Amino acid sequence: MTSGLPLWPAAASAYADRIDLLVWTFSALIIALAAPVILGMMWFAAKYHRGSSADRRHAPRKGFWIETGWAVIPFLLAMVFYVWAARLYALERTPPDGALEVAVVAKQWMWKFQHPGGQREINELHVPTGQPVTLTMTSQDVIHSLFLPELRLKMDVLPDRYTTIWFQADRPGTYALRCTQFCGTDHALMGGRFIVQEPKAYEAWLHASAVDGTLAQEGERLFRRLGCSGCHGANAAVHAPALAGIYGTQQPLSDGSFALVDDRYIRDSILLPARQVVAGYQPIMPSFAGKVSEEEILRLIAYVKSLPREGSTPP
Ligand code: HEC
Ligand SMILES: [Cu+2]
Repeated sequence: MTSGLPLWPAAASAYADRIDLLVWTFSALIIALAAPVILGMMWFAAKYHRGSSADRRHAPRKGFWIETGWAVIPFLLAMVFYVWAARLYALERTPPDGALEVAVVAKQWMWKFQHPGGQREINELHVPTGQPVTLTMTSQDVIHSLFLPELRLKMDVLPDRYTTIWFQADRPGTYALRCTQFCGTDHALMGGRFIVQEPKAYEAWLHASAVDGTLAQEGERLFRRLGCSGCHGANAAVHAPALAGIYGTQQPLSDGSFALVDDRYIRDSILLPARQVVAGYQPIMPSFAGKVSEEEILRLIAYVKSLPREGSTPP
């Protein structure tokens, strides 16, 4: 596009191409279904307008095939799109294993990102090409929504909850990053740059950014500073569960049910410890609500995730 006003954003991933194909084909279907109706309407209006000399005798009252046809054919066509779109949706909802996990915290009015290696950025997100990336997102105030137009991806970012998206960007470039949920005065300014780089350039960027240790190492420091290790550490006098290797397992709870240990479970354990008590333990863990920020919780989660399963060799 030569003018400064792009009508259609560039596509930075194979997924974006697939979404575009779906949207264009669906638009074609809508035109194909609407055109006969509109053209037929115009033709009938011209032919049978009041006072026209058209022959109105023996008008047919029933047409089985045409009536069945206009119900069944559009239905089948629409179902094709249902299956097509549902498959794309399912693909977007299932992140592959081994993706690069970036922690995202939204607040009025900025986007904060932290890479697994500890690199932090604000209103800018660097990612490598050819590698799946997952964003684990939360908000520290109101509802925001992250929109990456060149990836055709958008997801709400909510307080007290984690939402995720994943993508694999294929084409290097500098693209847009926006908030699309009206979130207060400076909502329109809440955005920045989404930078897709070749793996080598991304590595160079990672090395050039100052870090205080990886996300998990920062989490480990917090784990000590907040006193978590005083109860959960190996030599603690308190009876508290060991956290090594719990991520991804089903924890038996004191009410007899089980809970999957994921990001949300660990977050709830820290903020609402009395809600889900591990079977065989007393609910003595204090709530850390108001004492840890959203970013710190994400670091603590990264630390718990990084702990090797008991019996396995540490990385
Ligand atoms: C006073 C001791 C104490 C402190 C301090 C403490 N915990 Fe706990 N924690 C416990 C006990 C006891 C349980 C098991 C009972 C329960 O689920 O509430 C537990 C449960 C948990 C669980 C669930 C474990 C599982 O096996 O499902 C997680 C995760 C957790 N704590 C993380 C933390 C983090 C992170 C901190 C620091 C921010 C922390 N704890 C501080 C005592 C403590
Ligand atoms: Cu916002």
